[in-house]
Amino acid sequence: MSDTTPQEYAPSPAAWVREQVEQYEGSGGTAGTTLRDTDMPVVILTMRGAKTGKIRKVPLMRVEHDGDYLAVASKGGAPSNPQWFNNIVDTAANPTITVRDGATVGEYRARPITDDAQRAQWWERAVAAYPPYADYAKKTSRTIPLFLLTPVG
Ligand code: F42
Repeated sequence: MSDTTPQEYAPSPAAWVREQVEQYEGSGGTAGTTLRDTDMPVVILTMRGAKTGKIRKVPLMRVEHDGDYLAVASKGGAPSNPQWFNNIVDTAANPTITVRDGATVGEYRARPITDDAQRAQWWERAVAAYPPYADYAKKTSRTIPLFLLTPVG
């Protein structure tokens, strides 16, 4: 018998991330909704681990436009993609992704932005929401992956 069921929630190993998720979700989206000591809003993505099937909760900066959200796989400008990149591109593991924005929760379909013009438009929105993204892009040789999240139904 395995001690890990496929639906098990696996909290982030990073304490600051895990604590943000606990506070955000534990309050029903009324506390812990901004990045550390800033007033910049954060959303929580709930997805399934592509390898483990475990439930992963990933806080990201809130980049929203006309009801769509953007997931910016910046990982602080690190040289490699965050691991959740592999989860979000795996549409078999994740036909939909749950987005919590404050007290509002909905199901979204994620797809990578590949069109240059669309990327430029959303990148501008991302940097407007969270200016350090511009520094992260300079810091890494990666093209920071962007995922568009559109509401399901
Ligand atoms: N990260 C960003 O990339 N962009 C943001 O805008 C952002 C904002 C933000 C705001 C608040 C906050 O608290 C955190 C924020 N973060 C932001 C950090 C973000 O939440 C992630 O912690 C970060 O991007 C690193 O993601 P990661 O998936 O690499 O996390 C590691 C530490 C992690 O949790 N790894 C897990 C582990 O146990 O080691 C596994 C994660 C996983 O999904 N595993 C998959 C599975 O099957 O379970 C397999 C994945 C694979 O590689 O195939």
